[in-house]
Amino acid sequence: MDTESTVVTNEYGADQIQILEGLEAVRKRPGMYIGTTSIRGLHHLVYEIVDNSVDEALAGYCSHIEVTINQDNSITVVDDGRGIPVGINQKAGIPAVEVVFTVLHAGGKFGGGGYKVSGGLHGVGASVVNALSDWLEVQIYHEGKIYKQRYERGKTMYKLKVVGECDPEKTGTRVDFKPDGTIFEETVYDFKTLKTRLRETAFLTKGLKITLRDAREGQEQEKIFHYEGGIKEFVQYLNKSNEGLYQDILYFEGVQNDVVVEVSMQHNDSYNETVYGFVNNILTPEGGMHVIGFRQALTRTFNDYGRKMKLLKDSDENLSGEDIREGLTAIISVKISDPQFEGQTKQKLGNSEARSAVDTVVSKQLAIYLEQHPDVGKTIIEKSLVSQRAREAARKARDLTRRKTALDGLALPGKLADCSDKDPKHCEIFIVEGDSAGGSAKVARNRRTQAILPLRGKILNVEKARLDRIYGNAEIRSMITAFGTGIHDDFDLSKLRYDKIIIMTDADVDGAHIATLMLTFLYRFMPELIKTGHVYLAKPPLYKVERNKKVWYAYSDEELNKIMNEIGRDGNNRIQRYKGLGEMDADQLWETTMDPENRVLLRVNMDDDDASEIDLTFTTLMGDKVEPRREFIEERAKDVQNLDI
Ligand code: TSJ
Repeated sequence: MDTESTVVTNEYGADQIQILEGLEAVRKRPGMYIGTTSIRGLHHLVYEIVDNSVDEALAGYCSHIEVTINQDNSITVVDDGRGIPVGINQKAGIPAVEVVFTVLHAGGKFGGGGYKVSGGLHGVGASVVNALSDWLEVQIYHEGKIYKQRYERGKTMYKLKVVGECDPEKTGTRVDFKPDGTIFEETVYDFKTLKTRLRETAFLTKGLKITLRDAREGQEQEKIFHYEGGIKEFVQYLNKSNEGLYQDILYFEGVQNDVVVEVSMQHNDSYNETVYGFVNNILTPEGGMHVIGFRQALTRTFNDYGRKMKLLKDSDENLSGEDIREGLTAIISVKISDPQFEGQTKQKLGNSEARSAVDTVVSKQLAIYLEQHPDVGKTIIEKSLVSQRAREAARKARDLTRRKTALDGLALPGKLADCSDKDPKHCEIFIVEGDSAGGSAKVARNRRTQAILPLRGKILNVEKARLDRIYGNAEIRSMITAFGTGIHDDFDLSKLRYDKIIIMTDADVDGAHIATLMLTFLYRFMPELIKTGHVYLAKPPLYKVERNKKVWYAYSDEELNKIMNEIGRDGNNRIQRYKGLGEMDADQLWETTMDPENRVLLRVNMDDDDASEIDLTFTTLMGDKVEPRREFIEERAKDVQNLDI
């Protein structure tokens, strides 16, 4: 690629007209190109740009990327790579950089080897970002000159020009853009969303430093992500709330049939499997061939090893994959030139060469590792054997939670006060903390549409219990049978018996803890219920204010203040602080918390993009180590209203 700096004059020809039509199509149907114009799409714009710099890092030419959210919610991305080529592209007759920003699907394929990571699910590149931006400016530092070009809604404003000089040693690219407010439903960036994703990107690209800065007034902050250990450090990060079962974090890498494979893993003392697959740096929530290859290798290698070392007796059954993966945290990262995404949400890798590549790399290197570390091998096999026995016990207990269709009505838990309407769309179930509040709720409810399930005390922490205990737990069994959907592989959303599952606990620390335990259970056993928006938290009032026979309820201290300001503080007020649901009588409970006309419900959200972060949230909140949990709670204490878990 030549990168001469002269800019050749070119008439406005047929090529340019085609270019404009291309970007016009993007503006007409943005969803086709970035998936969604919601806040999620807004953030995707940043990833589209940053991914180009990540490619430059993977090619070995870029070590630092800086991302800034500016005061006006425009974004600046700067890298220290070679700079997008500024020479004239022969075919298009315009500078290569202009091709990158104005020609659809021209995602910087200038040859030069290396693996392009952009071009994944919505990886349509810089021209789409340009088309969907109010304005976009690119600056390139190259051979002592600073080149610049500006576009507005995808249209070139002037020819690429030299706007200044720089140290000839300095090279790189800077892009500033402002998402178009007429296209996106929201235009305010969320620091945390970018933080999670950029941290992930840094883990997946070892050695690359990514700086994220918030320059908005009152929100100024900066995070630096830089992991020399790459995905090894990712596993360490995911395991930070648990104890490792052994010291090492295992790491395997290799290339097989043009598939670049990197895997890291470590078992911890929990019972959860946390295995994330990435293809070209994109998370694949539904897994796919790379994850299947990893599982095959793991199952075969540990069984072979166990037999060879006589850790498995001749009479023992083979260990199942699940037994081996209990408590396992692993990252599988593959880079592949032509990824095929399959499945309903196109989040599952279909390339079978990825399966054999991961299988081969992991099988070979894991076997060698185990030869050299028999103590680790023994620990894992023994843990797997315990899991195998527990799983057998769990299978028996679990059968009890599976309702035979014919017995539907009969199997409902005794404590459930069910509603009479048989159309689930009309129905909701309140999961209520404590028998006494449950009693009030049963009196207060609308019997036709509202069911009440009281739970006694704190429910079992599913993060800290094996399956056999979980299935044996009466409270958990009640919830499973009441909801009707089954769990895990048996889960069937169409069998859901209530449109809304409402967790109703006291508005205090204990209540928050119980709600967290409940959400943890739902997240681990029926995540689909949360993803599809069926799970809510009730919000009981904190205060009741009475004056002259008039009554107000306040759901926060702020609201109490507002009410007091309105009605005056002349001493004739009675302010009652509710310590728990139990202090309200049935009428009050109905009026403030259960009546669909008056109540406040908080819907619990989760986003696949955040999967690793959510998982960490629950492990942190429910795990053993006190320190990370305290940090987490302190970090969140100010936005408890934000229910994106
Ligand atoms: F795509 C983009 F325009 F949005 C963008 C690209 C945005 C940002 C912030 C950075 C980049 C980018 C592109 N950084 N580095 C590069 N590198 C190249 O485009 C490049 C440079 C030289 C050569 C070569 O073969 O000499 C090849 C490439 C792909």
